[in-house]
Amino acid sequence: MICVLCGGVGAARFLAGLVQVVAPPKVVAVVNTGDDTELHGLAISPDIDTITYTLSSLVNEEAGWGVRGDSFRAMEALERIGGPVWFRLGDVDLATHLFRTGRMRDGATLSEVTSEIGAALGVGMRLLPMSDEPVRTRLRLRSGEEVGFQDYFVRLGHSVEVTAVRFDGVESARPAPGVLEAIVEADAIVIAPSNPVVSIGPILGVPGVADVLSKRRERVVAVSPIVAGSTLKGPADRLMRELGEEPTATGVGRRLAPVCGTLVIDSADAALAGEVESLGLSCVVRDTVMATPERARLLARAVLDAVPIAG
Ligand code: FO1
Repeated sequence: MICVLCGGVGAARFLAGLVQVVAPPKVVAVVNTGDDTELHGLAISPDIDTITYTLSSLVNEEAGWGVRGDSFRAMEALERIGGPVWFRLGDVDLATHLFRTGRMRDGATLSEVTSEIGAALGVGMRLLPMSDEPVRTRLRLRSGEEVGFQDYFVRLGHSVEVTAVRFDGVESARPAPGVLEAIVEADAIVIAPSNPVVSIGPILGVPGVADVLSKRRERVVAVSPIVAGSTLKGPADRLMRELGEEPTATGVGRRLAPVCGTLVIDSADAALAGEVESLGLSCVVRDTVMATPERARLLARAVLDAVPIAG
């Protein structure tokens, strides 16, 4: 079984490559919920939904989120009334949020609802939220204001300087059912090419997770989401720089070294391999840019080859 720690779009693309190499029932994804938010009274889990839609071939590929070909009639009508429409929720996407919100109001856990939606859409692999308790990424801006992740990422277009990041609620969050077991029992654990600060960070912050990973770090392999000093999508490089970390593959290695034994970096960063290895990590140099599903498959194959899998 392969356990994959996931954020949003990059992780979803990696998983789509992985299922071409490993049968979906042999994969367990542990997904960040720090991006989750409540809007219009609805419970929204963007990273879970991006992965669900990608694996059921429903996702809007260009955006990496939402449903391909979705309409926005509800948003148009909401705008006419004067409701907030900065976070674009398509009409088909809304069905997911309506279902999740209703089920959780009936007492279902996020894990249960995620599993029900995944089964209904034919996802094939197990998707586990990192926790069933709410954890919310909060970012302190240079202005002194603290905002939620979607306010930072979407409403402000992540074009504001960040001075600190915290994961509200993480201290009292428990790993969701099956999370620790998946990490302990996995033949290999992959840290997907996701933002190390705000996508992987919350998962590692859930009590117990980093501890079990560090005990198995020789079976943990990460893919750097930073290539030649910048991310292909999103603010990972900017965030690391603003938090005083080196926005490079080496900086990613330094951040993950306690829980990860191998880092896969892009061929553009081949010159950094020595630095990465000086951190106590094995370093594998590959083409990590998943420009096509075939490139995602090749990356997934290379990642699994990087870990000595017993049996
Ligand atoms: N990202 C945007 O840049 N603009 C949006 O309006 C937007 C809406 C949205 C709705 C549902 C959903 O699941 C994701 C959505 N995203 C949007 C993406 C989301 O902000 C990010 O994908 C994750 O939170 C970061 O991984």
